[in-house]
Amino acid sequence: MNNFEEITKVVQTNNNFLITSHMNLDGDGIGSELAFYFILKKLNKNPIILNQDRLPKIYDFLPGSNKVRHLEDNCIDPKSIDVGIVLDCSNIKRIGKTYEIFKNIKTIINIDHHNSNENYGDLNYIDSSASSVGEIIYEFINFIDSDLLDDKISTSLYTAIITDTGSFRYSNVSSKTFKVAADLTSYKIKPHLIADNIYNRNTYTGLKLLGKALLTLEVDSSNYFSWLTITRKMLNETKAKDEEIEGIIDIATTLNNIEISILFRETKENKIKVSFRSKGNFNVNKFAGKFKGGGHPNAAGCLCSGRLDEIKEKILSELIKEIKYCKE
Ligand SMILES: [Mn+2]
Repeated sequence: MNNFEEITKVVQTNNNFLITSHMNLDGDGIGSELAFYFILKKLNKNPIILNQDRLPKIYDFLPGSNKVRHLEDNCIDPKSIDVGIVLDCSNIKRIGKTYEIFKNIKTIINIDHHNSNENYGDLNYIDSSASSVGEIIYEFINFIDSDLLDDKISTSLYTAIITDTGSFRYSNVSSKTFKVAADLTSYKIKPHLIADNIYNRNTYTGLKLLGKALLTLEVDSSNYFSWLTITRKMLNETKAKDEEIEGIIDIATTLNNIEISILFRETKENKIKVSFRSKGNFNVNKFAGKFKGGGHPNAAGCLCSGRLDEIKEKILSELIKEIKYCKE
């Protein structure tokens, strides 16, 4: 693994940077991207943020969100970029179709907090004890020059931290997380407004979809895990967008006594995306790995090809086997 000094050197000796994160951008992805973008601007560099997907609407309140580009803008010549910065991705393929550009960039910096990170960068900085990449970027800024921190960067980083910790509720929260958050709130940021923007802007179509999804809720006979299903038909009927699925599994996870919750959903590309959440010791990152997926011990996912009912059957029966094994 590389250290902050080596990363700083690459930052200082280059000019043109392309920043990205994973498909289905989340708060840690966008918050870390924007924080890095603003640092580079302050260092008089030329950064561009490019993601495969459009920015989810809930993050449009973030300062700089209008600068975020997505692949359809078709704006980047890889030859004009010196360094690619990949944030919050355990595997380079998780950046999606922007990989076609990033694979032609000479130097890649990989900064992440997933334990399963594959060290695909020319420089790699992985800290799986960090709640979020936002927490790592905070430390990186303090390493370079703590005076670089400002209101805009603090807002981005605070967003990264609260979204990846479920507002300080997940097991990835440490005393360091609170110290970082406390320091960020010493800038002119308003935690209640950030939370309001992220959590209290449900759409009519999104809530209708949530209703339909909850009607599919099932629980196994031992009351150990639950699962939900979202079909294309349900999305069409409610006119909800795919990004409005985000968060539905977390609501299912609140069910009393269950350890694991699963969401099966049909994607636009005719695949089945499966998301896993675990409230206890069951490691869903490891389990998702059986289906070529991954993530964190308490939140992970995989993408499968096949019919919805077949995938469900396969994953649920594998899970039952695994749980029996764990209990023995
Ligand atoms: Mn993250």
